[in-house]
Amino acid sequence: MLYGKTVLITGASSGIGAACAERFAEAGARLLLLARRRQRLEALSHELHVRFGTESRLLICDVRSRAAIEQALCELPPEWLRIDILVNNAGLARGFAPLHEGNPEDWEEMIDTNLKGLLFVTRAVLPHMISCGEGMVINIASIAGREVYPNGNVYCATKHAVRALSEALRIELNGTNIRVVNIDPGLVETEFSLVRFRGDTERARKVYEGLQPLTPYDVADLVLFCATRPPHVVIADVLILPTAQANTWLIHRNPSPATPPSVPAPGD
Ligand code: NDP
Ligand code: 8X3
Repeated sequence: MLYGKTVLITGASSGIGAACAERFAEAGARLLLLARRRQRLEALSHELHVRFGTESRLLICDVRSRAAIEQALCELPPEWLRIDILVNNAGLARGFAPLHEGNPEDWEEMIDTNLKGLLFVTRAVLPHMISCGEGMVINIASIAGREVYPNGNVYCATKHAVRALSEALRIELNGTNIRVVNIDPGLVETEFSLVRFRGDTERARKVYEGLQPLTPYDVADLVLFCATRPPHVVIADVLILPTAQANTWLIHRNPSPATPPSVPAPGD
């Protein structure tokens, strides 16, 4: 389906990005896998090679560094620079506090990663696509780019900005044959909440408690569907939610099973 196509996926070491890598590998694409965690990417690349014969190159870099991105792309053999599909997925949330109690360092990390990182990668890749006369940019934004929820202030702002950039690109690239896709997932169970709550597993678990969240593969299937439409079709803007989620605040959760009353053990 995608044989001979080159796909660059940012944030490929975990969650949605890793699932996208798997789906694109299965579809025959060759992959540029970008993230900071080398070991994760090496393991993924090896697994995809064994399972699907996938050819991949690793871009071990931080999207917050424009120089690092340019350097990583510069080091690629020229044939790898003909990138057909860019999946801008790297991103994170940090913290969950009202703005007046927020940590400015968390804000900077979110803005630098979700917004500036996406800009830097897109800026580096797009000129090659334009010179080839075709390509696709798939931005993984969020339902948080359509709505704002309490304590989500800066994360929501970054995702609103991604939505704005998807629209801007679609306008500016009109007539170039480059398609721009904006995908807004709701709750997806990945390392996202663990990162947001800095390793607090109990708090992260509660985000998905009592509902069946999306899996990263649910999103990856949608990404692949968008990527495999015929050249005259663009799936411009999609919201994908778990069935139990109506919006950012209306989420149907099943009550957790009652804790059984403790019965004294015989002999106690
Ligand atoms: P994960 O935490 O599982 O994955 C995040 C990925 O982003 C990792 O591969 C991580 O790699 C990468 N990343 C983070 N910071 C950087 C950086 N500075 N430079 C390079 N790579 C970076 O979360 P998800 O898979 O859930 O998140 C993927 C995207 O989906 C994000 O943009 C998120 O905002 C969005 N999203 C997630 C939802 C959810 O409920 N999970 C819902 C809606 C949108 P590494 O640490 O190795 O660099
Ligand atoms: C992640 C989904 O609702 O936690 O973008 O912001 S949410």
